[in-house]
Order: sequence, then structure tokens, then C-alpha cells
Amino acid sequence: MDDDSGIFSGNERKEKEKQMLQAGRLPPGQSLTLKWPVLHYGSVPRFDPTRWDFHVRGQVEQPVRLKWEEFNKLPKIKTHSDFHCVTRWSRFDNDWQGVAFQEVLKLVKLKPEAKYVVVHAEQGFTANVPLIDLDREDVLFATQHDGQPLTAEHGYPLRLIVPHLYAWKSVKWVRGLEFTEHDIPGFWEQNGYHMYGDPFLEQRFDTD
Ligand SMILES: Nc1nc2c(c(=O)[nH]1)N[C@H]1C(S)=C(S)[C@@H](COP(=O)(O)O)O[C@H]1N2
Ligand SMILES: [Mo]
Repeated sequence: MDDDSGIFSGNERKEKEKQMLQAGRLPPGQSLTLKWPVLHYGSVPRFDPTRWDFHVRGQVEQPVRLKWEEFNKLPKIKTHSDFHCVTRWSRFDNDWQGVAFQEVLKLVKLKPEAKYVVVHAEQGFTANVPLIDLDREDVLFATQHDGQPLTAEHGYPLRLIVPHLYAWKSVKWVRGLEFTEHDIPGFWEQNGYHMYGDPFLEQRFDTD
């Protein structure tokens, strides 16, 4: 994990972790970080607003495709949430701004078969999440973090934030949603990670 020395002394960190674990806010097996580590598979993609699009397809009556200009005009919300990576760091109190998942949901009429979502990102990265876990007020497509535009390595121009699941579900450089009838494993899920990924149940690997 990132080195927070100078911001967080060893004892301060341990004390806060103990309290937050007891309070049920820090998931078991996690350490607190004040910094914000960068973690992803592959390279940081380049954003080209003229070629970027966002698709919503699969089990919907009518698929839609939005250009960056169109997506970025959707109403925005602000949320405040904690972030838990399966590699055992958690970052508390993140301020996010962006387009609510529920706002994007308004763009399509779902077929009754739509029960799961495959989130698609640049370079073929995917993650699967049950629809019910995205259709929540704290789930958004973020464009800003702590008052600043997302940096390239944190997902610029757009990333999903799903605070109640391990952060591999919080897909960076997101490009679209595919509604599915069945739960189809995404990138990390095909590589041994848990299909659901509840940090409070330590659902790290498919054997957990
Ligand atoms: N497109 C994409 N999104 C991704 C990943 C990735 O490899 N590719 N890694 C995930 C993992 S494992 C984590 S912990 C978070 C890390 O986000 P951060 O780099 O902004 O801290 O991004 C998630 N989103
Ligand atoms: Mo992660």
C-alpha cells in the first residue's frame, strides 16, 4: 500500500483502524490510507472526445449511444463515500460528482429479463454487477473527485463508483453498460475474483 508516513503516524492509523472496524465502517482486513493509490490492469487510455461514446444496450427496448458532449450534459449529483480495494486499502470520505446511475437508467426502458449489468470500459475491461446494486442513490458515473476533475490515471473522463462493493467494480474509463439476464463474469471475476465482492463479507476470491 502507499506510504502515508508524514500524514498519518503508525499509531494514529492503528488507533483509527481499530475504532472504524468496531464501528462497522472499515471492512475486516483493510488498512486506512489518506493518499489515493492508483491501481489498474494495463495502460492509461487517452481520451478523445470526438471518438468517445457511451452505449447502453443488451436487455433494453431501444439501445442508446451518447457522445461525450451529450453524456456530460446530463444532470449531476454529489455523493460522499468510502472506497475499499481488495488489495486491502480503504480510503474514507471521498467526495464525488457526476451523473447518477439512476439518471442513466432513465434513458432506456429495461426488458423484464434485465437483472445484471456488464460494465464496459476502454481496452475491453469489464466488471459484472447485479442491477439492484447499481440502482442506488450512491452509485454514479464520476467526473470529479474531491472538487477536482478526475486525473487520467483515476479514470478521466468518466468512472463508475459503487461504494458498497470492492473497488474493482468501480470501473475506470467507462464506456457503456450492457444489461444481461444472467451474471456474466467480468475481467477480474474471470481471473479468480469473487462474482459479487462485498468487502464487509471479505468476498475477495471466488473461493471466499
Ligand atoms: N478500467 C479499469 N477500471 C478499474 C480497474 C482496472 O484495472 N481497469 N481496476 C479496479 C481496481 S482493482 C481498483 S482498486 C480501482 C482503483 O481505482 P484508483 O486507481 O482510482 O484508486 O479501480 C478499479 N477500476
Ligand atoms: Mo482493487
